[in-house]
Amino acid sequence: MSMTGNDLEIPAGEILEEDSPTSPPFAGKGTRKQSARLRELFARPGALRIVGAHNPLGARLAERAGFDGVWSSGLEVSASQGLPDTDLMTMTDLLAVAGSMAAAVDIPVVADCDAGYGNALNVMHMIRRYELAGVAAVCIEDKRFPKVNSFIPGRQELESVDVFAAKVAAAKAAQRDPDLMVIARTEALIAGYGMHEALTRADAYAAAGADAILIHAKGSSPEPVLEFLDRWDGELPVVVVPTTYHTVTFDELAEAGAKLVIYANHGLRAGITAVSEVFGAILDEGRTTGVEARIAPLAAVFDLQGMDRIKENEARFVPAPAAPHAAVVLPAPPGPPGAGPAVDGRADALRARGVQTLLIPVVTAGHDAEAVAATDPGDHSRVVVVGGTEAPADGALNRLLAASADIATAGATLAALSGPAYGALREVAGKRIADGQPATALSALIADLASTGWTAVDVTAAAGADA
Ligand code: SPV
Ligand code: MG
Repeated sequence: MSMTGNDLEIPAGEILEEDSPTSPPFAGKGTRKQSARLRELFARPGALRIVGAHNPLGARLAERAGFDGVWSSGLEVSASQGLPDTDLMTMTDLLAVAGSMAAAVDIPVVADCDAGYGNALNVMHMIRRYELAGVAAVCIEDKRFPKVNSFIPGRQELESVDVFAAKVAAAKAAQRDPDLMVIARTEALIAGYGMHEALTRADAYAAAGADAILIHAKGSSPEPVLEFLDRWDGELPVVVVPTTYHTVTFDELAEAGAKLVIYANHGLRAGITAVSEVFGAILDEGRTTGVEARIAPLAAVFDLQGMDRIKENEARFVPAPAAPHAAVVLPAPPGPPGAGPAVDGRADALRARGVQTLLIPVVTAGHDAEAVAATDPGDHSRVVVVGGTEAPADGALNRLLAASADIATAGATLAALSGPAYGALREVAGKRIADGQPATALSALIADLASTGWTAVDVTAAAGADA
């Protein structure tokens, strides 16, 4: 019996080392098509181990533990939904889970597709959907649809050899990804049909084009499976599921010729026991202190979620939000009564344009230099300075906020400055005050600042040029 089932001959350790260690989520470079990866694994000497899972978290735990792949187990997925493993879940239900696992890990996902969800036409449809979902291999079993889990006593009806062989042929005819593997599973031993039937069916499914044969058994002894491995003289790799005959070791199975060993449901069962114990202890003890040491810390949860990778990608690709704009509304110059409401009007206009912080210095009216020197707008991207009494026009304000120069002006009483330029403007104002010119107007202060090398633009002139 061949251990590879295809003609790829890849020395151990040469191919998979190319993979970069990727961490979820959104791993990019280094990941390859999982079906090709599974083919490569099958081409290596020795046997492989995969383990059952029913969601991406379980798949990641399998990957981190070091399994070669993930078994998208029909039993696990249906149990996770509180349902029996009797083909109640639809193909799309199970596909969604298998695909989500394939997206979450780099190791290949082998999907348990039960009896193929119907006849050969359903199988063809299924193949197309599963390969598009990134699954590396599908496994279909020769039970009659709807199936019942192999370990449930009672109805275990087999499809006729011809009908199931035709399903296998249909699966192979439907695939577009040449690397996708179709595993044909015979339940002959489960259904009590005996070894001869199992061997005959394996031959028929191999002849129909299967890429591997899964021999399932439900006794506590590995003997029937070991006998099958010994007697079947087909060329395909053989897959085994030592759920009930668990005393046999991986090495013994590999030695006997098994190529792929599936530990089908151990994560599910471990979870049921661990969760039940912890839930009980919480109720018994009235607090969680006693269970803390035996439950995963939150840091482990964040790690499995791929939070580190998310932070890296956020730093790379999500621009930090722009600092808000601030506004300084200078006091109105001495004038007729009613200047106060005009100040409020300016403030309202700025707020309406999304200028987020508004500072209205309380200084003697008309003393622009004093007001500028006294106002610290904090950490803002641009600072709008409004003198006079009029609310700024929308167009002028938009052009000011959009200007990239350090200083943008629109007339004598309206300007927008970058944060650093506004700091320099305050220094200029302080200098004027120190020189005894506290009432210096905004336009004069800006002229002082522009003369020290800050880039300046007059957006009124720019608007005129546009027009
Ligand atoms: C599954 O995990 O759903 C299987 C394997 O098909 S078993 O439950 O052992 O039949
Ligand atoms: Mg199953």
